[in-house]
Amino acid sequence: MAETTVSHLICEALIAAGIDTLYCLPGVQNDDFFDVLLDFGGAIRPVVARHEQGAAYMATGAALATGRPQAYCVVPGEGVLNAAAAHATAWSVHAPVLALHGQIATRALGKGHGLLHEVPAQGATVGAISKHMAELRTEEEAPDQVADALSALLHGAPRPVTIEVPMDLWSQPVRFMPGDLLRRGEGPMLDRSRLADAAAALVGAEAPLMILGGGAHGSAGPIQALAERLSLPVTAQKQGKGALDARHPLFVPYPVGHRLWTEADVVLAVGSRLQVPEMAWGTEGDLTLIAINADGKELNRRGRTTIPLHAMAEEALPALLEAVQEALADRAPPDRRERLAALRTAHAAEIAGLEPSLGHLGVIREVLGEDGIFVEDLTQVAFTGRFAYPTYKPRTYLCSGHAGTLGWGYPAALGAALAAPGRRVLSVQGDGGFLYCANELATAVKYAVPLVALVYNDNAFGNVKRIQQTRFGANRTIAADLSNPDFVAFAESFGALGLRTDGTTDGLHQALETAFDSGRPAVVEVPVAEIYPSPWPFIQLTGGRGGGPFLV
Ligand SMILES: Cc1ncc(C[n+]2csc(CCOP(=O)(O)OP(=O)(O)O)c2C)c(N)n1
Repeated sequence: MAETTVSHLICEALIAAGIDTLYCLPGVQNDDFFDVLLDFGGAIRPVVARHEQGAAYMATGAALATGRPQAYCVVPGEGVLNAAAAHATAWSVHAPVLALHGQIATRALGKGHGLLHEVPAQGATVGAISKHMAELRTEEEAPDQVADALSALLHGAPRPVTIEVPMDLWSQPVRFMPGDLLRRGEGPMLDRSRLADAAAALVGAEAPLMILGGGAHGSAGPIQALAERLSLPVTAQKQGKGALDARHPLFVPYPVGHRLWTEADVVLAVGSRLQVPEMAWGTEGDLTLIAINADGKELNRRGRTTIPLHAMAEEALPALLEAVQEALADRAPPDRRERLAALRTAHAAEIAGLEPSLGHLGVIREVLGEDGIFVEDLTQVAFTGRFAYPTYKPRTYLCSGHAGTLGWGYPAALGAALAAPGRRVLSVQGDGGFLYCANELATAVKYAVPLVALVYNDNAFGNVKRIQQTRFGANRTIAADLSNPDFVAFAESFGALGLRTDGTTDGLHQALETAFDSGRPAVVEVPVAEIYPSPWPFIQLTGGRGGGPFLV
């Protein structure tokens, strides 16, 4: 039994959760904690960010790239609110992020004195975007509350978990056994009685389809095995990209997936919310929908699922594969590869006008090699990447999910690069998105992270500007033009490498190779005279079997 403080308890909790890095920005309410953290230096490395949103985005990017819990720590009130957009992004993409939030002193809580960084209802605000909220108030209850928080972080559907610690609590003595912080798992229990029905539906299907979401990344092996055993076409929207290698003959890009959805009689969805297919594509006609989701709220949100399997995909898919083997016995399903190849070819012809974005994505694919990580911010080439960037491996295409948080890309990529050393990481953003968090260039330089940022500079919030022009008229643009720094000089002023290239594929290839070869943080600017062709017609697909408008 260790006779220590709440600060030690939190450090031991981080270690128990396998967390070795703390993305953070300190301040007076958390000083006692940071003083103790100093003594855990070998086990937990602080990475100090230049803004709280940077810290929380880094933790999110690191969590998405590794699939393992990551943590950030910020001061209360305004510090927490600065981090909130990133925290909400982690919520959106189901990232296992542990948030350590400071709080004003317990005796002042709820009194409204207006103390430093005091905001009303901090816990309620953050609790609404946390899977679990532990508001520590007494040292006696703290070990139990922390163990509950770890349990939520480590088991079941991943999502941010928050521990809030008032400033007077950090130094309170507390007795706990580090071994007691880890409790037995409390993830969802797979209902095996439904497997036979699911297997029978898949085996009997004439036009099956598998859709992969963010919950599929831990199941690459069973996904491929199931697809091959059933000759099952597989598609993925942005979050599921890479859970099956896009070079696999059974994989099709999402627009082709839309086509297959309209014909399908049985769909297996793995770790996907199915928001777009269910709401925009529709579910009319004869459709058996089998959904595997660890998040009970997302499993059957719109009541369209025929066979809901509330489970981690890692548990459900091997069991389903076994049931399918049994149901199939010696039968071989019809080979669908030839038709899928033809559909992919037709799709490639349909999107051929999206140059230069397609050429750029080809260069990026080549430069990133087998296991490089692509982080999409909100810019045209990145949007195009959702269906035209072939993703080879799980957790190598990172996006902000339904949060769509402009600017998340650079700091998320920084977290990914810190958590995946030795791999090439590229963030792809516009000038607008880059300047949200470009201050974190200082962090990249401080920690010598060889992250490359590719910045498409059209001196505008281009996507907004184009929407304004399309909806209201060519001259009806407002609040969309930007003035920018010289990005090369800007990068260099931080001590990073700055490069500018023309928009040709050769120029881009050379610039990206130079940037990665330098082993330094780098910014590659591509000046854009006219916004690249819109990929949205291939993303905002609707109809096929009823369905409504594409809701953003
Ligand atoms: C937090 C947040 N604020 C605002 C938006 C709205 N928004 C979407 S795209 C965009 C413009 C992006 O501009 P830029 O990063 O320069 O890329 P471009 O569209 O020019 O390629 C804006 C403002 C958003 N998605 N997220």
